[in-house]
Amino acid sequence: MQTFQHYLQSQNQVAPELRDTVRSVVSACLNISANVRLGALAGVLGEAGTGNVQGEAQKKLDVIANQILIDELKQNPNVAGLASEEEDDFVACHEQGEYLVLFDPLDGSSNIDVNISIGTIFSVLKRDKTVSGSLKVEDFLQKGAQQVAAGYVLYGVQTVLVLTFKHGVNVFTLNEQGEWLQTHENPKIPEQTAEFAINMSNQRHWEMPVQQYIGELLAGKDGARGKNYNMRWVASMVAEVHRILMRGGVFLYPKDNRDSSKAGKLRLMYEANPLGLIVAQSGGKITNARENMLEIQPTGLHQRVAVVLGSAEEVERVRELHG
Ligand code: AHM
Ligand code: MG
Repeated sequence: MQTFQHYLQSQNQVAPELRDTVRSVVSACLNISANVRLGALAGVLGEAGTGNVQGEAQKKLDVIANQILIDELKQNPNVAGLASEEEDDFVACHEQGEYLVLFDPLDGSSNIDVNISIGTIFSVLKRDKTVSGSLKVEDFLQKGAQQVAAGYVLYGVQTVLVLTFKHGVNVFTLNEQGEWLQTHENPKIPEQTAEFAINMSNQRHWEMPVQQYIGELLAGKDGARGKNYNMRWVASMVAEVHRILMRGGVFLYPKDNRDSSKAGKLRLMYEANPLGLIVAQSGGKITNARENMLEIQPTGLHQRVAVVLGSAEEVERVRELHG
């Protein structure tokens, strides 16, 4: 089996500086994985007693994972700047660096203390060199389609790294020696599925098209869709996306009528875009229910967005219902 290191070396069509940037992210994730695995033994579970920019309580591991990534990326001269779901503002790194790294250090925070899968999500953008001067937030506000690399590490039953440089997707599994070995090449998300993921407890807040769509699925074999659907909800987006990558499915986190979710819950830059690139590179689709996610012009680093992703037929149906 090919190691991740060997795979990176063989990617001649990818700029060496970009490969080195991704190497730093993955190296940080190995360190995060060691902390995640030990849990209570390393004293890393529980609340940090702090909040992030979106007013969410941070777990100790959120803070630790964030710091590990920042420390590692700051050492890499190719990194011009970084932005994190856990930081209020972006962090400028190396003036000569060409790349910008955005990340959700530990996605699925509510699952940390209960030993359910969590993950790190990352997105890499190229800094526009034609814009001179010091790094600005606008440098980061690029469409998802402009990402040059994206991926995630899922700390699950197995620890896996899923990565794209925009020519397919590769999956690596961490072995006991701390090496990543390639275990899948170009997984393809089937166009059709009979499995959906949504937080059903929010049903009373959903808008009409989402009510209608889930209604169709719940109607089963005798309904308009003519088949019985199964449901899964892990509450870790990385884990849901990984399941969909491996066997298909549709995932929805819609916006709804509550003031707190008028724009959706998930973050465009740290969650939707990087996972969207993986999904799109695997033959699946991602939308905010109206437009292609990867074509949305971001207006803020911490912008929230409605998310529908996965098997093409289902994502198309959701779009259709939204008119
Ligand atoms: P987080 O970044 O604070 O962990 O929140 C994102 C998570 C997603 O991983 C998951 O899909 C969703 O929030 C779970 O939401 P809910 O608590 O409604 O189940
Ligand atoms: Mg998250």
